[in-house]
Amino acid sequence: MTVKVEALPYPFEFELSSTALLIIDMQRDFCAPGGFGEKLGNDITLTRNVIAPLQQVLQAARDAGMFVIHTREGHRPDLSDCPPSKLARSKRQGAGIGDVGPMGRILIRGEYGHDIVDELKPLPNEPVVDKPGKGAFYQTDLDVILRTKGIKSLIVSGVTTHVCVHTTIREANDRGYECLLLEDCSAAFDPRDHEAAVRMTHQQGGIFGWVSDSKKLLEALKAKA
Ligand code: TIU
Repeated sequence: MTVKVEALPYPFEFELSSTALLIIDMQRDFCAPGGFGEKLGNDITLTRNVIAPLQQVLQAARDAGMFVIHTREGHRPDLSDCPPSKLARSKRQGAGIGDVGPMGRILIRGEYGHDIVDELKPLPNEPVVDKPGKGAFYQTDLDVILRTKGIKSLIVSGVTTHVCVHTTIREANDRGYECLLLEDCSAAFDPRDHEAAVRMTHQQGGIFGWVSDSKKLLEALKAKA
């Protein structure tokens, strides 16, 4: 079934059976008080605002039978998969990866803060990809999972727009996936970074992909139901 969503720079068309909803790093460390995001000195209001529209999109995707996949940024407890450069720079900003915070060790797999917020909890049939980097393809099995499922298009959401979301869109675009970024289901700590990342995605005829929002996607899915 083909779905057509109003988008920039022009409508985005996708087949339900070959499209996945990709939810990037909606972890407590980025969206809850005391996490990595807040410890870096950021206001987490904007990343929390994404939760409500994303819940609607997630429900609609599940109802439509779309493949859903979640990612989490984080590291092994012994930090053996954390490049020293990343570790050192996280400490300079006051949020050292592996430091103990109110939700456990920051960005460490298995800790409470590293996990996905309750509102967007993955279902057992929805893969969760743990990634050591910003991009979801780097040193993960995301690509083989998507190719095995026959996925060609990605509806991309999550946080933060200019860091993990944008890096992932760039990686996906180079691998031939068609990406639609949902503007209101993605956020940065600073709105200027979000706006720039959104503009960069759809500029130059869709150099990295398309941009739309939850309302337009829900309308398009409803029209097809
Ligand atoms: N998930 C993600 O974007 N990781 C970050 O570290 N983002 C920041 O904006 N720092």
